[in-house]
Amino acid sequence: ESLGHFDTFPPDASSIASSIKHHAEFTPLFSPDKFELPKAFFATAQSVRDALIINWNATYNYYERLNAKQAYYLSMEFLQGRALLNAIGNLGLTGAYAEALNKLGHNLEKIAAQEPDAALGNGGLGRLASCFLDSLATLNYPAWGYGLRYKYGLFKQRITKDGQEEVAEDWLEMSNPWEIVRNDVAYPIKFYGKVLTDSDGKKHWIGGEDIKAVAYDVPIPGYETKTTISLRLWSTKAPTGDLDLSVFNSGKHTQAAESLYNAEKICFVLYPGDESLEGKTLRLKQQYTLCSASLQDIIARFERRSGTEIKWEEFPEKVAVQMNDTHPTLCIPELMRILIDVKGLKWKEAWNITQRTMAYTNHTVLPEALEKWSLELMQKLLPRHADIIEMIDEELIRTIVSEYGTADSKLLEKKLKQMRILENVELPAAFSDLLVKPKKSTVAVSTDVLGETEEEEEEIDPSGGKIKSVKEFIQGKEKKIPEPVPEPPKLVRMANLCVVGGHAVNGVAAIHSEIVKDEFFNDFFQLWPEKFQNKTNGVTPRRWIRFCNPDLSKIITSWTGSEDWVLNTEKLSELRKFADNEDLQSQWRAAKRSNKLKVASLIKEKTGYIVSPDSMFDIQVKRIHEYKRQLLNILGIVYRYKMMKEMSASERKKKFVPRVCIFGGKAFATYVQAKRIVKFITDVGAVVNNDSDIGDLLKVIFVPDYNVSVAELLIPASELSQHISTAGMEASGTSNLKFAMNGCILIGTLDGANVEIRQEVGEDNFFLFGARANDIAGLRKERAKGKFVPDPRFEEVKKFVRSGVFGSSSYDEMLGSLEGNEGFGQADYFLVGKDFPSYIDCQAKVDEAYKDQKRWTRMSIMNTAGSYNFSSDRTIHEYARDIWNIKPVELP
Ligand code: DL6
Repeated sequence: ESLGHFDTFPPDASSIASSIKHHAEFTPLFSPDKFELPKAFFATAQSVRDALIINWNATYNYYERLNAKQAYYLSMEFLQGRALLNAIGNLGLTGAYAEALNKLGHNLEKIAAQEPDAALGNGGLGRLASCFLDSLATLNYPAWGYGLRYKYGLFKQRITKDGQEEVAEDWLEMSNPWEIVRNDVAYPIKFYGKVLTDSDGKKHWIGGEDIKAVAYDVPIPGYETKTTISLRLWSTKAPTGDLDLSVFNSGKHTQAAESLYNAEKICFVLYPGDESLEGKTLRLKQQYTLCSASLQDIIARFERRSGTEIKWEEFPEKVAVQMNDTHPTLCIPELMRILIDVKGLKWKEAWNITQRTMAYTNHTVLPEALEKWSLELMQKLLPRHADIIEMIDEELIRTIVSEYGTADSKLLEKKLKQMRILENVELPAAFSDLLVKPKKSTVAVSTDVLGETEEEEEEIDPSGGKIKSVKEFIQGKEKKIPEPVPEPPKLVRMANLCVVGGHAVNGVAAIHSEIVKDEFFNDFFQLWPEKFQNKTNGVTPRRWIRFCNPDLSKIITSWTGSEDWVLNTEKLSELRKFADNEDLQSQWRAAKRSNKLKVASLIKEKTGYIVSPDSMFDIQVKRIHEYKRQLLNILGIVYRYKMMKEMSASERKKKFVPRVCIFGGKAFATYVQAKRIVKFITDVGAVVNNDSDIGDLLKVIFVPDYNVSVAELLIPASELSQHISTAGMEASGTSNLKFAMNGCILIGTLDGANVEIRQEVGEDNFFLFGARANDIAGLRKERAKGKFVPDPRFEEVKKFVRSGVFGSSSYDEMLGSLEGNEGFGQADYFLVGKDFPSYIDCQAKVDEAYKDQKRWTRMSIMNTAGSYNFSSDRTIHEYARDIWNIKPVELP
């Protein structure tokens, strides 16, 4: 076995120091004469990478020999954050690296802070994928991640006086020390072209635009194990020789390089704006690149490992593919295409293999987040896949017809409408007689010109478009002719395709999985109940306690007797019995305080505001979205501020505990209401934080550019954290799990994983408020009918905001969404007004509880103790057992 640049392996501090020096000397990326922070970070990371590669090769070779079943996690997002401290922590080399760097005149923490976050993700879905990789490696599961290597990460957020500004995040500017480009692992990817059928009925997808996807591997080390798995990220390039030299030499430089640019732009950014057709096309190209390159790679591995005799029916016994949400749905038609068109299998065999291989995780029930692709675009960009999808749709129609029969045509029509993969697409010819067609129907037509209203026979265009009155044309009377309704667009429903094309569908928290079964996919659940499962999310306790909260970790280790809890989080529950122990309590508080001090200096550095570490740190960090209700939080703060202003100094000191209310999160660039909320929060901060009457009693902070590294600082320092979505709308949440692990008390609705957290930590240790998921639909209806009577405090707070306390901005547009003024759609869809009174009453209970620090510390300990079940290790064991059917493989 190679030792890389180490003299011994595992290396000691001096061996590490010489390896860092070696890399510093030979790295071609920095000047030779300096050994300053950026270069020292790079050399250190490369030295760590050597250690990872040694283990990565050993893992890879062993899996190759063993040919065990492997799982592949396909995701458009991996929110890895920084890698250095995590890697040396998992390798058990933190102390040795710190010592080696000291010898070289550097400090590990400062070196680590040099690393840009790998922000190839948007939020919880991407970070979940990264936690899963850590658990897969740690638990020795043969599994790989596949994603895209975006040139720019999720945008950098700047906060200006106008609110959020987005700036491109050039995370690869200084190059990425962790990745290994595999120039020999590249696959062709095709777009456009056409499909020809030869005389044997075989399909050939020809012509079009060709690019290639090149693999970049990021080694993912497990904790206290040699297993090091791979996150393979695809980067797109033009096929070799695509620079048109003669055009270039003729001076048309841009035109000559067009195909290079066309290929490379596919991997420029995550979620490019998709308002335009170009944007939509680019997104679909991204999704197809991920699916096609990964499947070609998986299939090549299967064939290589099979040797001379390839048994395709055994593919699902060697391969499990998990589709992280619907973005990788094209895996289904792509696997079908490869098996049928390239490997020569029959439809039935290919379908059986595909269904047994694929599984799908649903991460949202928000209708707007459900992907639907234009069939027309699909037919253009991926003509063969569009064919295959149409055939899958046809098979599904057959299944639905045989399940529900044709006797009750209304029922059949309803089922077809809800379950078909294609939306607004007529039934294929073979089925066109099944449903009664709406040929003639009677409609009332207003005939104002004639001053009479008559009932006429109208012929309804079955395409759903124009309404013509025959009589009207004959008589030539002027009548109001309804505007022609445009044809609804033909769409491909990706979620339906996932449910049909895979063998398992899972939600990500118990309540979410119930909603998936009972409401969202209820028709499918009735048809195939065995497909539906729950896999409550989890987070890795390595990154999210052990490494980000070393002070608390030491305490847990000393009170549970060992560091076993890092791998066996059940041990955390042992803390329960010491929850009232005064020694533990004072150590616990000291750890929290030291984490708060770090955050206080972060806040000063990023915002200029000075906050007291003796205040309660109350944090809400997550994507900015109306359903997550940052607006409820900030209006609650405004109400608190208003009350404070109305009281005498002594009254307010008595009533309120000092709080630092911290927000963080990014609003999608085109999400106007979310951006208004960001601006409002900073406007409130600007007033409250400078109000000398209030002083330390209330501070409102918006931490700019929230990302994984910022979360690693904020979460350990948090005392109260807010998970206050409209019930039924947050699939799970994952930061709630991290906050609970770090001894933070949650205020929240009964939504997502909050429900299970509350059960585990105990009702007394969770601040619950708000409407329940079952009541939401009824409440919305009531609201729409104007039956909602707002609490006077809610009206007061809006009036206060409108009075101009927070600046000249009227906030009418932002508040309008709560009131359903003209142009603002349904009034308060997210029920901020409805939940406002119970939220502020609950916040009053929080103040009372915090005044009793013994009680508060007990609650905090009970949260850490009760979070034992929310390790991603538990979640991954469940996926491995119930969906992928894979077993751990320990390296010899
Ligand atoms: O499952 C991970 C994560 C959940 O914890 C969040 O509740 C959920 O919002 C998120 N889903 C997405 C998908 N799109 N949307 N919205 O990010 O997944």
